[in-house]
Parts: sequence; C-alpha cells; structure tokens
Amino acid sequence: MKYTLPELDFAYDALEPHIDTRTMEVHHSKHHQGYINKANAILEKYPDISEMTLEEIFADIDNINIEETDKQNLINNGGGVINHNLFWKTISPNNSQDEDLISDIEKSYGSVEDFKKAFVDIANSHFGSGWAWLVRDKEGLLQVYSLPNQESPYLLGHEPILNLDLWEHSYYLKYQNKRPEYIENFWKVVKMI
Ligand code: MN3
Repeated sequence: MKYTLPELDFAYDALEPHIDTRTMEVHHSKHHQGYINKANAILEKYPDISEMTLEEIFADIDNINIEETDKQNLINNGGGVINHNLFWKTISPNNSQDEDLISDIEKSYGSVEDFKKAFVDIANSHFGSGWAWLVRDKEGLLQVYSLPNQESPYLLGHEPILNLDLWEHSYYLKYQNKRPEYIENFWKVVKMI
C-alpha cells in the first residue's frame, strides 16, 4: 500500500524540554517523510505486493518475491516508515497508562521500575543506529531487545508494543553525546506506562 506521513497527535513543541521542537520537526517532516518516499518508490515497482501492508510483508519476508537489493531497501525504508509510525504513538505529552500492559510488565519483570531498568540497559548498550523495543513474541510473552538500523520486530514474527529511536537524528540537536540522558528522559514522554 502507499504510505503517507501520519499527523502527530501533538504539536512539535509539546514534548519540550525532553524532546526539543526542532528535533521533532526535522524528525517527523524530513526523516520520516524520506523513509516514506523511498518505501513507496520500491512498493510501486511490485504490483504483486501492492495490497499488502509493510507489517504483512515483513512477517512473510522470506516468501516475498522481489529483487534482493529491493528487499533490503524495503527493510531499511519500510522499517523506517512503520518504526516511526509506532514511535509517534509511543511518545506523548499526555500520559495515559495502559493498565493491562502494566500488569503484564509486572508479571514479566517484577515491577515497572525493573522493566525500565532492563529497557534502559538494552538501549544504552546498543551500538550505533537502531531502536530499543518492547514486543510480544510468538508465545505472547513480553521481550525487550534492540535491533540495528531500521529492522522491525515483524521480521521476527513479533508484535511491537513500544519503541525508542536510538538514531542520532532523534536526539543529537539537544543531547549531543549524552545519549544516556535522552534514554532516561524517554520515560517522561512515554504514553502508556
Ligand atoms: Mn528516527
């Protein structure tokens, strides 16, 4: 399917001071739009998969019959599309806790604080560009891990719940080399926890 840039539920300055206005603006209107344009250009070449969502394509990636270079470009750019779609739903100026999710987190990690610590450790130890993820695996169990670049949990058959962008473009204007501070401040703008 053809993708368009989703409108945010909040203004670019709504997450100040934790995520700055300029970063939000460039991240959404330039970076995300760039991934959308490139993913659409690849999808347009293949009418056979034009009705599928990127989530469906990634969940069946081994059986998707397109050129190998296009497949890798679709993982890179299509991942960029849906990973950011989720990120804009993960962060919000308005916290609205998901009680079912929190209950699941407490069962899996003991407490929300222990879960946050596990997530922060994964994010801090990720080298280079990528994302930190909370997902449900094929058994429905929660897992926390990071993936490089724009790889999507759908490639592993997992259902993403929330994610944190670890690419420098997501924090560098405000935080520069202080990535751990950006990661810690993530909890101040997470919507569902
Ligand atoms: Mn990004």
